[in-house]
Amino acid sequence: MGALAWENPMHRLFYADGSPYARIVRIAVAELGLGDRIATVETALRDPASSLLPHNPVGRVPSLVLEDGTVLTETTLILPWLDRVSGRPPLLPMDGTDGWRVLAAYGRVTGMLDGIAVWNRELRRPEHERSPGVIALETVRANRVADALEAEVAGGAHAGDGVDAARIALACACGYCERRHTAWRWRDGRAVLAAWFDRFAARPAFQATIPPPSGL
Ligand SMILES: N[C@@H](CCC(=O)N[C@@H](CS)C(=O)NCC(=O)O)C(=O)O
Repeated sequence: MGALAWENPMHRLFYADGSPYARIVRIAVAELGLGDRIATVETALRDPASSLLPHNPVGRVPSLVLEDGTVLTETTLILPWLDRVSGRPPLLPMDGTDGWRVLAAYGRVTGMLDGIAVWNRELRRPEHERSPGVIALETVRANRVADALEAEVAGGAHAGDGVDAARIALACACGYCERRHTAWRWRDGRAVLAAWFDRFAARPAFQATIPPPSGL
């Protein structure tokens, strides 16, 4: 990720180091070669003093504050903007057979990640406030999608060294479970997916954005 260069007007990407959604965008910025045009700003979440709130009342990361003050929030809306300004082959193509394939894979992975985020939020509550029903539902969902992904990767999906938004999102979802949601032993019974993740994890942009452990 490029160094902060405040002497030049530029766009600002607000992120938290533990956020898998923000990590998707941070990796996309690096993979698209936009690091020198987008400064990254670490911010606090769920904090009334957060530096993000004056820009974005939603208070979630990733949030991309453009030079003109426009604020883009939601990973899936920020990625097409990055693709558009980069001038490189898009990470989230919006047309063509390959494009639909990436969109389909991206949606599946972000659906899994959304469920994991709900599950993780339950685990962050005091034990007596947790919902066993929600945890059970999200556990089943995560395992179901991960089993489908294991079969897809075994069947040749996500092969090769290329990068796209679906692959980045998948790696960030697995990477989140490695460090911040270890309650789920996602590797068990999924040797092919685990090997895919280990290969993808060698990418410099992935290594540069490893989240701190959460203890969960
Ligand atoms: N749907 C959003 C989800 C983003 C999200 O949930 N971010 C979390 C961090 S992982 C957040 O900012 N949470 C702070 C809050 O909920 O107040 C996206 O795709 O960008």
